[in-house]
Amino acid sequence: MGSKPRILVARAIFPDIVERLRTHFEVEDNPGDGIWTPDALAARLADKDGAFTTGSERIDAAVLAAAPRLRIVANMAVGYNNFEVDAMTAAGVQGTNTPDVLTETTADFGFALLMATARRMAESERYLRAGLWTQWSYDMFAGGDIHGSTLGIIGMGRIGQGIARRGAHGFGMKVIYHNRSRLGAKLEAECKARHVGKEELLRTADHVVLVLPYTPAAHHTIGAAELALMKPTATLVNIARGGIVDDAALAVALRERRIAAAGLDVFEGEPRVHPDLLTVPNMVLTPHIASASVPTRRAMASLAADNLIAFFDGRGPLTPVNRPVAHPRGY
Ligand code: 8YV
Repeated sequence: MGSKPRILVARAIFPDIVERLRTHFEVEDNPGDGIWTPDALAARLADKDGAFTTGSERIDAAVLAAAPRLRIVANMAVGYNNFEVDAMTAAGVQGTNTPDVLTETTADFGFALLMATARRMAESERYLRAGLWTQWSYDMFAGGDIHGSTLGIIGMGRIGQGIARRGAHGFGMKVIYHNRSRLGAKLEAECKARHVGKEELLRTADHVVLVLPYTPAAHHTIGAAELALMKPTATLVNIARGGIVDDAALAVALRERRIAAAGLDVFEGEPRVHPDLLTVPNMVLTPHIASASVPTRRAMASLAADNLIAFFDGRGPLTPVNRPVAHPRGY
């Protein structure tokens, strides 16, 4: 019997899932959970056949060049903008992600962030904790309504559809969406959603939620010009990726009350956060936790592990993101 494939688990994950991987592979893991520099990651991949990554590990041409044996990288995330997919395909490296298992949890969180933002929950809690609450007043932290309002969703994949269903069926919202391609009639009916242009969505939505994947074309989908189209009473929620919103422009729009409030779970250059966002009151800020329920994080880690196992036992990847034809380096 040949020796087991060698894999790198680049971040700390559930210990029992690492143990399961050890029954199939020779595993180098990272229980201390320090984030490696690109050079340190490349050095560790030099003798590996596979890798388990998260959004914090960038797999680009330079890393691939240093990893001649690498055949698969399994990302514990549905988004994979940390992969340079064309370079991976050219190098014969399979990429996989974790779709579906996080859809409902992430849609729950998107809706929670929308509600917390529109109803000013974080801002009012900070006020209470600071000991500033001395009396009730008629307009204290009065925000926007959710029920019966217009929900605008940019990016109508599975998570966007989950948010649409919650809004339309649970809260009687009128749902409009903008997406590269229009949904089929059946899905539109299930989500009670109407496809509109981006400008119409920004002008008419009371609440705008961003759920589109990050691509260079999606960079600053929401910048100063787009924020200027929104209603002064509108809220903006980003659970997609940092860089889809121009965070500096958003801080200005919030400070000048050109929109009412924003909720961000993702940030340009995270975990750094634009300093101006930290001082704007009408915001809810969370540290990229939309998929963070315990069962869902387990399901994501488990699916990433299953991708590695299925790939090396010859069944093929379960949730591939590319189709490399062959490993050009002969592995
Ligand atoms: C992850 C995410 O928590 O799945 C995604 O695309 O953004 C999150 O669920 C994060 O990317 C860690 O890998």
